[in-house]
Amino acid sequence: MDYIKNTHLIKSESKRLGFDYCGISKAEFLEEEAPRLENWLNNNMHGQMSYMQNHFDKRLDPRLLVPGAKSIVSLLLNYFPNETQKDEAAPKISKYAYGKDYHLVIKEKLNQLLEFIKENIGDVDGRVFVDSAPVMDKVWAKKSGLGWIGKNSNLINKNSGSFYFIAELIIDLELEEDGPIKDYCGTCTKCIDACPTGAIIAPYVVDGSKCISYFTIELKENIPNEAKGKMDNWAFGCDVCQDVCPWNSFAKPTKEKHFNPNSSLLEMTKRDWYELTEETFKRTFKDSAVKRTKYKGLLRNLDFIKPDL
Ligand code: B12
Ligand code: SF4
Ligand code: SF4
Repeated sequence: MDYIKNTHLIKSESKRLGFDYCGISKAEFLEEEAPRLENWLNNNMHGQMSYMQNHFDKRLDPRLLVPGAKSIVSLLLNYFPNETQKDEAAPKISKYAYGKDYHLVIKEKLNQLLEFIKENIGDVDGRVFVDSAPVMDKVWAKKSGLGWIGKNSNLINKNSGSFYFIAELIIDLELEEDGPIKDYCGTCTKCIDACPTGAIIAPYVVDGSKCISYFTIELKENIPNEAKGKMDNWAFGCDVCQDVCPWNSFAKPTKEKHFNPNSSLLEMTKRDWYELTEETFKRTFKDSAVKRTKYKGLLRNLDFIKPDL
């Protein structure tokens, strides 16, 4: 059967390109997610992330993004670092931003995978995505059997936890589907109990507008005063609900050399952070996702979390 052979070909090429996991699901309307997304938006849990309000229909149906789409090829790439920031009192940066910006690293691999498919399988139409369009990355990865969505709302892989980026190809080629796996959160509530701002308002539901990641990366205005004293020293992103998750005790360091931590970032002391100049910012975060906040945004965050002297 061609579709089984093609599935094997794609999965083995994804491994060769460095992806850690690859799974397949059928391109279809996300019936179960539609009311959940609607509820999330109606309750303003997107805060000022207005892009989340756009393309509601496309977000729920990949066939509206890629006409004739038949399959979603979901891919995971591990970013768990082998080292963390040295100074424990230094403002914290989320682990996903320690190395080179993942959008750049992953896009290149995705394009190579799509090229491979076109060269080896035939005239296949499709698009590549990594956190870049109205696509529900976690839901497709779940449907593709790569993990379950935990109570902290992240996708968790049973063998190696949640410190993974998710990407996908949406293509008009029929492939062999992988089924979803079960939820292994059980009675655990560690992430809900540990969230510094109470952003996990119910199991599986994160109010984005209360999340430290939103305050420090997405929010363009001042961080609201209600968050004062609750930021747990995070200057960019937040890893608390993943750090406490028992499944992340299985995390292994990334094999992707571009995600190796930027050593000058790890070395920065508390004092270095508070004395950061624009020039050092530009040098240190040249290819990093931290650049997203721009110098001004990072200073806003640092100023907000600065302990009273
Ligand atoms: C918007 C967004 C954010 C927002 C909102 C977070 C959120 N949970 O939506 C903010 C800025 C806060 C954020 C933060 C982070 N993000 Co973000 N984010 C996204 C983005 C762009 C869209 C997510 C989305 O669709 N949200 C919409 C809501 C409705 O979806 P949801 O929260 O998953 O909600 C689902 C559940 O609530 C569930 N549900 C609702 N009710 C119920 C009831 C029951 C009973 C059940 C079972 C389920 C259920 O259904 C909803 C829809 O599926 C994706 C990229 C993408 N295009 O998918 C990345 C993405 C989710 N983010 C990612 C990451 C890494 C993070 C951070 C870890 C970064 C950091 N360290 O700071 C944090 C984690 C915070 C957290 N606990 O979620 C990764 C996650 C990788 C993974 N392993 O899961 C993604 C997939 C990017 C990527 N391509 O790698 N993010
Ligand atoms: S990333 Fe931090 S603030 Fe956001 S839900 Fe997780 S623990 Fe809470
Ligand atoms: S901390 Fe516990 S409840 Fe939260 S995602 Fe991990 S296993 Fe699930």
